[in-house]
Amino acid sequence: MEFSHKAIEKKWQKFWEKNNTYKTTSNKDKKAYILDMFPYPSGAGLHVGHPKGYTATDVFARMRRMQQYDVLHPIGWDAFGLPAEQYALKTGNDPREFTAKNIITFREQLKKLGFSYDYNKEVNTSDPNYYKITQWIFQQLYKKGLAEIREASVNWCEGLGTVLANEEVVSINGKMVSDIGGFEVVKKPMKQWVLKITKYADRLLEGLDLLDWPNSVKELQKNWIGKSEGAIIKFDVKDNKEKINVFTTRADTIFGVSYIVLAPENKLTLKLTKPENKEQVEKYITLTKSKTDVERQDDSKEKTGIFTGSYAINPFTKEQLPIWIADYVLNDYATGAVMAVPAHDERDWKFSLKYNLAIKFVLETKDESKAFVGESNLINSDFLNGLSKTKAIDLVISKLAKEKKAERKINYKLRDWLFSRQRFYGEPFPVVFLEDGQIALIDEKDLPLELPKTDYIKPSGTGESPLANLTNWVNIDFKGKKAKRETNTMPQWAGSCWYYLAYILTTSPNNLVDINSKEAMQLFKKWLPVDLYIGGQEHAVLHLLYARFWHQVLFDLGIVPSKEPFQKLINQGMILADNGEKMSKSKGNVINPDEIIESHGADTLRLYEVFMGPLEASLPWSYKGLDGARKWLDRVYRMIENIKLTDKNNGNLDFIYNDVVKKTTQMVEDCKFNTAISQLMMFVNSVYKETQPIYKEYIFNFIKMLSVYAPHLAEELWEKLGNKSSVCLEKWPTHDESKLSLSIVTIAVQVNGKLRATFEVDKGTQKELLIDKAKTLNVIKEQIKGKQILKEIAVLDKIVNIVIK
Ligand code: ANZ
Repeated sequence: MEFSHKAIEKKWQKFWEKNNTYKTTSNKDKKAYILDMFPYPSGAGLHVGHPKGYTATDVFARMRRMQQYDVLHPIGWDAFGLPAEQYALKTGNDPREFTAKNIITFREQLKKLGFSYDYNKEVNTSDPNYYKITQWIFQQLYKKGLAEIREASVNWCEGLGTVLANEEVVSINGKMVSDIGGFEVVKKPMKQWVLKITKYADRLLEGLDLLDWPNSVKELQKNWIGKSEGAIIKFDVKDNKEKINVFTTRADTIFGVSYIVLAPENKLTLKLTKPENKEQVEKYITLTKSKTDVERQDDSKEKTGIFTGSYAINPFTKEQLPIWIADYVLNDYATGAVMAVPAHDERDWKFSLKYNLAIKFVLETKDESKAFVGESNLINSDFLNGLSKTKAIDLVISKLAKEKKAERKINYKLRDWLFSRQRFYGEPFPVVFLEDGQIALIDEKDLPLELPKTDYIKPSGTGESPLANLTNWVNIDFKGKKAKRETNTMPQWAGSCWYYLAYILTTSPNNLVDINSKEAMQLFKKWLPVDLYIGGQEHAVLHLLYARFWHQVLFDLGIVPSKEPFQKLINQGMILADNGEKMSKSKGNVINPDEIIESHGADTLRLYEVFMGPLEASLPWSYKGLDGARKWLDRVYRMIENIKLTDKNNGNLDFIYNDVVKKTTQMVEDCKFNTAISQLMMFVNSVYKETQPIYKEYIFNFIKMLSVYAPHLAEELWEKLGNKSSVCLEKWPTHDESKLSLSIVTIAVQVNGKLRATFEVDKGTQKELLIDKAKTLNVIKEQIKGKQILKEIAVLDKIVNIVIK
């Protein structure tokens, strides 16, 4: 028999809502903060990829709730975003209405999946009450000297009329284009807000050691921060008073330098370019502007460059070194200039071969037909000959330092965070610009600075955001002085930098406790850090690094009590199309969860998504697998429909039951849901094999464990068995170790009270079987041969006694 998912799912969703079943409690001594990466409420709604991570956190949260923890398991909306802005620009409609509509769809879809979110804690980054705090945090960053306006080279996209972040730019056929829309992108200098995340580079590195995160994500963060220890060496220029500072991690190779390379955009480039080379150099600079950093550093691409006509001088050999420009040197890394050592650097090697520049080996190697990039003793290097890398580096730096021509330097790949977007639909900056060029913060009591209500959202055409069109909003009187508002808004990352704090502060949707209050501190002490955070690998770097940065700043300000925000992190794998391809709208292979809920039910979808394989693995969608999940739920339903229960434990299922409780609990604890579910399946198989009535407590506890995956069905079965309360708030079962310690027991066999033999059997073996087995033993056979048996007595798990005449 099958159950009707349509009937039971609605029924229990209503029940949970009415009874506030998933309300966040705060009266226990243990807490669990279980967090999903919150969605951007796009127009497309949820796809089947979302429920995978969301089911995982839900299962975990449900177990913790039943284990009597206070559980915080919230959801909200990362609601500012480019699609809403583009929709507004295209249709003239307010992005706020568009977003509000999408949120309703998303919320409904989540509710249909039976997630145990406390919807009372819902947050929305685009709500003024929310971004009031985003603005407040920005002001703290500013006051701490961590936010400033800088001229920065940005990715300017004429087509979208905005500046894009690097991650919003892709490279197609060697040209930078916008990820959304595919419009051309070029580098352009602009005044922008920048957050000085680089000041926290070391802290962000050190903090990683405290975290229970996948190593791959820690590595990605480390590489992104890219700490590199080296030196800056100053090179004189022939017939010119300019000096070139290069950053090198290999000062030991200074005798092998054969030329110098400047990044094309380096301020020295034009100063050092000879008139006869000017035209070519300028052309090359323009060409560089349309290339992404990734492409410039791509080692598989042929290296290109132009000679400036000038020469630098090697500080030791006094040799003349031609000065080139090449796009493989990046301007915003270190000094934007390198000393090229072709014999010991792959890129310099390729460049030298192409442009016929000198190659001089200064490290011992057997094979001089290719660059040697390892470590070995120095050769051809005067006073360094025979030294190791470290010794040679020390010596070179100290010698040059005496003449003020070198200093030790640590560099980071991490860039300061470009924090301005030329968009309407983001958080306005809580600052004003006074006529004398001063920046003033808007008074805290005047926050939030709201986005103006307008039906005129149009490109400004100047590169500024559409807000620049709204002159009444922009030009204001600020404390008696003429002032202008900032027309840039914050990037979408801003809201997601602290949303996990916002949930804690939220008392009802969009009502938040003041972040800078005693009450907030109490709440943070209760809930931080997040105990389990599940989300996609695509956020391994930016979101997780930005949020950690803000958190560390808030920690330094005494606003939050924990050093790090997210203690344990798991990246869920993707759900791919059935042929293994990525699901995408353009390929038309996206599966809509609403349809699956309709055909198979939410419980089936939930069960399938966490049963299909390890949480971290990316696996193809399979309707067969989905059907299988449904079949098993039907099997469970039939089992309970036909079950005969007893209050007396006959011990038959002791071992399997306790073994399953023990293992499945540990597996949920480790987020190994697929194997945890297999355990429950084994238990069901054993119940089906039993001929005796089943011990009621075992079945009740099975339904509790089932409820984390299939909450609707579990509630229904719980009710069927006569219970009134919600199974979701029942106590999670614990196992009895003594029932597991001995699964094999030794049976003593006595004949007329005298011990004659022993044998081993599975614990719980029936008495009749014990007697039969005893009588097959040779010693016993001898004893009873030809004798009359008066009595046969067996004690479960212990003894067989045979009385003969
Ligand atoms: C000489 C040298 C000799 C180098 C050698 C390497 C090997 P990381 O670890 O990434 O910091 N470099 C410096 N600034 C650069 C820039 N703006 N764009 C591209 N490359 C740059 O690497 C530092 C090394 O990368 C530096 O050490 C420099 O090349 C290059 F056998 O200097 B080396």
